[in-house]
Amino acid sequence: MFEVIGERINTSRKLVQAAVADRDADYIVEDVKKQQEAGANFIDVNAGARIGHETEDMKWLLDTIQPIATVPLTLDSPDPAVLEMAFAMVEKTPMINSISLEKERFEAMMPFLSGKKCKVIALCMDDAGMPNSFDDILGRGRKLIEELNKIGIATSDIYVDPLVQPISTDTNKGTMVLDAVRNIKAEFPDVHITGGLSNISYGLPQRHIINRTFVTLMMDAGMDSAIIDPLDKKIMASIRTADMLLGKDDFCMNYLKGVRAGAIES
Ligand code: THG
Repeated sequence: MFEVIGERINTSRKLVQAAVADRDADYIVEDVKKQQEAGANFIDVNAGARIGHETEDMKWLLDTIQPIATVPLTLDSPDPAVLEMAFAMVEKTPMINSISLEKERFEAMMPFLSGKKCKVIALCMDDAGMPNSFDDILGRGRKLIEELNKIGIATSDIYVDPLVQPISTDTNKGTMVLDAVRNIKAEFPDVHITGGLSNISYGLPQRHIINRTFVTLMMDAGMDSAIIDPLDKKIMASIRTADMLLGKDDFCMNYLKGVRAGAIES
C-alpha cells in the first residue's frame, strides 16, 4: 500500500514556525494527531527554517511529538549532525531524510548509517546539483542503492527521491522523472520511490490539480510513497483511488473504507 509521509511539521510553514518559536506544544500535538487520523504512515519533522536554532528546535519537536506519535517519524534535515542527534532521541525505528551524493553530506552520512536499522531517503542529487536527465536520475539512484547496500541497508529500506522539478520551465521534466522511476523499479523491484510533488507545479496556476494528477502518474510508474499534506482531502482521495486501480487494494477495502469515512467522494 502507498505510504503517506505527512509534511506539515516543517518550520518553513509560518504557523509551525510561530508555534516552535513560542514553544506551543498544543499546536504541534494537535497537528500531528490530525495527520495521523487522516492516514499518515510517517510524520516528517523538519526544523531547518530558523537559522541557528535547528538543533534545539528539532529536540523540542521530538520531545513534543514522541509521546503522542502512533507512527514512526521521518527525520528531515540536510545536516548529518542534526540527523545523528535526532536518531539517538527516537524510540521507534525512524526514516532518515536524507542522504545524497553531495560529497560532504555523503561522507558524513555513510559512517553514521553504517550498520543502523532504519529507513533512508536517498536524494538523486550530487555536487553538480539537480538531475538534468533520465540518466542522471537512474545513475544516481543506482549508485545510492549500491552504496547503502554495502553498509548493510537493505534495498527494501531505501526510498529513492528522484527530485521532481517544475514542468513550467521544461515540458520534458514530467516524462523524464516518470521514465526514470519506471526503470529504477524495473532494476530494483524492492526499492521504494518517494519525494515531494509540489515542485512539478511551481510557476503555474491551480497547482493542486497538477500535483494530484502527477502523483497518480507517478504511482503507475512505481512511486509508492510521497511527502504530502495528509489533510489535503483531494490528493488523499486520488492516491487511495489510484492504489485501488493499480491492484494494490485487496477487495477494494481501503477505497470502500475511505468512502464510508467520508474521505473519498466524486
Ligand atoms: N524531498 C524530501 N524531503 C523533503 C522534500 C522533498 N522535505 C521538505 C519538502 N521537500 C517537503 N515538505 C514540505 C513541507 C511543507 C510544504 C511543502 C513541502 C508547504 N509549503 C507551503 C508552500 O510552498 O506554499 C508553505 C506555506 C506556509 O507557509 O504554510 O506547506 O522534496 N526527501
